[in-house]
Amino acid sequence: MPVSSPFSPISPQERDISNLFVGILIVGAAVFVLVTAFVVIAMIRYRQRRGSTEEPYQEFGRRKLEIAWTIAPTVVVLVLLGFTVKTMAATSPGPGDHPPDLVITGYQWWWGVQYPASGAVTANEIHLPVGKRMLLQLEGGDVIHDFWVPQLGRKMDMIPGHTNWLWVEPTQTGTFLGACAEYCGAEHAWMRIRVIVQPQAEFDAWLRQQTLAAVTPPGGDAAQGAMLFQQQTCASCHAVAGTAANAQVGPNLTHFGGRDTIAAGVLDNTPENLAKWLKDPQSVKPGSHMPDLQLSDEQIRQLVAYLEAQK
Ligand code: HEC
Ligand SMILES: [Cu+2]
Repeated sequence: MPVSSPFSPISPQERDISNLFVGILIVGAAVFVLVTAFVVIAMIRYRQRRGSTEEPYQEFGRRKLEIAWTIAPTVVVLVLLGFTVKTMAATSPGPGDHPPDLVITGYQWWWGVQYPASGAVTANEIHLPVGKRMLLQLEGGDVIHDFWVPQLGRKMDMIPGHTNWLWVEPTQTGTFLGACAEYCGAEHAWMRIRVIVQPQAEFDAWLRQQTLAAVTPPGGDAAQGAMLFQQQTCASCHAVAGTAANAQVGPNLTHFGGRDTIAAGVLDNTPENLAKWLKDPQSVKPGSHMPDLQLSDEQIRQLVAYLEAQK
């Protein structure tokens, strides 16, 4: 199981964020200890003595002390502000005139992923080359979502009609998990994203594969499945490159068989799980915008054979 803690950063941007968080935590802890100590000392030293009827010693207005406890917190807050502003500048510079390497769009409840330079389109899983700075363009497709991969960088809102940008620079290969971080409706919790960081050559090969059209199956269940896909309503919501299906309501399925998970992480991508999804998406992900299409077991078998073959 891949971890997804902001305390194991895999990018210089996230290291800055992580350091800032730990720094503020330490300063906050020191302030807490100091204030608690002063309160305890005051309670003990200035308490009413046993047997005494006199009111404990009272003191009003000591200018030096008051100046000190006004200036000290101001200095602490200003120092923290300085570090925060510095981290903000380092972790979210604007795009400049750099074209986006990826365009990611949040939908209820999945992620559309495009690589504009190559024309590749995929969903829910993004591949990145290791050691390279990539510019993500983030869009909201319906309501506000928020792109967050804790080990990679800061959270960034995806707002309909307002483009946001995020630089990411993974320095380590592996699979890293993220999630939508802005409540966006019923299945918000199942809007997960996977980031697969690969060596450059592996990434290039993957990207090349993504630009190819779907394979036309020669016969058998998969060929039946290909026909069903066009006849059933699948084609009115999904796109499969190289076929008549080019709708954008649901994820692009051209290379669905090459993905690790189904429906933004709700199931691992196995033939059994895909059959479960097609049999009744509403029991797997209640409220999802893919309806129960009342498919027969045979139709499901054929569609599974077709879709899993699209690597
Ligand atoms: C009304 C539109 C609609 C129809 C019709 C539809 N789907 Fe979907 N489908 C979606 C949406 C939306 C999602 C994303 C659901 C989610 O993750 O919340 C989806 C998800 C999927 C996924 C998972 C994709 C991924 O990247 O994980 C598969 C596979 C799939 N659909 C196959 C089919 C097949 C096969 C048919 C036809 C039998 C079909 N769909 C019909 C809208 C539709
Ligand atoms: Cu969301």
